[in-house]
Amino acid sequence: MARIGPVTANPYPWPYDGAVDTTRTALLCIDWQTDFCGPGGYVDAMGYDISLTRSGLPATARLLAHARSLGMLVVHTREGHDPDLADLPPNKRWRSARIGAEIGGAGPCGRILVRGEPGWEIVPEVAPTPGEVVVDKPGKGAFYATNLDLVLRTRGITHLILTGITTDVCVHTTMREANDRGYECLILADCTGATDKGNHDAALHMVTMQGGVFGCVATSDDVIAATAR
Ligand code: C5J
Repeated sequence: MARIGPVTANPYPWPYDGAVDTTRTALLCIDWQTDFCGPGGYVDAMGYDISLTRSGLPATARLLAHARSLGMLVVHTREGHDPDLADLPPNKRWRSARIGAEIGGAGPCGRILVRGEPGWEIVPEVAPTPGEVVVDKPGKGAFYATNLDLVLRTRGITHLILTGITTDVCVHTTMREANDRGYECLILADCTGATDKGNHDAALHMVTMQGGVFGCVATSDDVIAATAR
């Protein structure tokens, strides 16, 4: 059985308990959707630079292949809303309209952030393989209004490695939710990205405060180097 740890990480060698079986560890791939990192998607429509949100794709694809080779649980998430927008809070809709990319409105990749539309799909570089867990979420955090916690606990998962976009919004919210539920979390600097570089850096820095208030920060190379069969 393969084990991970200790990973060279900030602010402590991860995990807190020294090392963990890969069977108790899940790789989270958060919202790698065209809407967040593809041309014509939601982030592009808002006028942000998608090269920033795409920057973590190569390292994530490499780590994903590594995790799959170890038989580690991989969980993908997708942010999106039902086609009738019944699960879209009016303030979320209003804010998106305000910046010119109304959720539910038509865009080059179909209706923005609507389930089943091309823009809502996960990009090919890190697409799920058949049988991998995919969690659909209406909010920022992957635990809110989803069965993620039940899926992880049913499989005996205690440790999470986080990749995805955006660092400061959905990845950070999910890390905070997971931390409060007792999961030992590691976020990867080279497998995440934000619409603003300063926010990416700040979000990573926040994790390291108070002795690792939400867990630790490392890179994909650090994780791969700390995996022993
Ligand atoms: C945002 C996300 N930024 N996936 N969603 O609205 O981070």
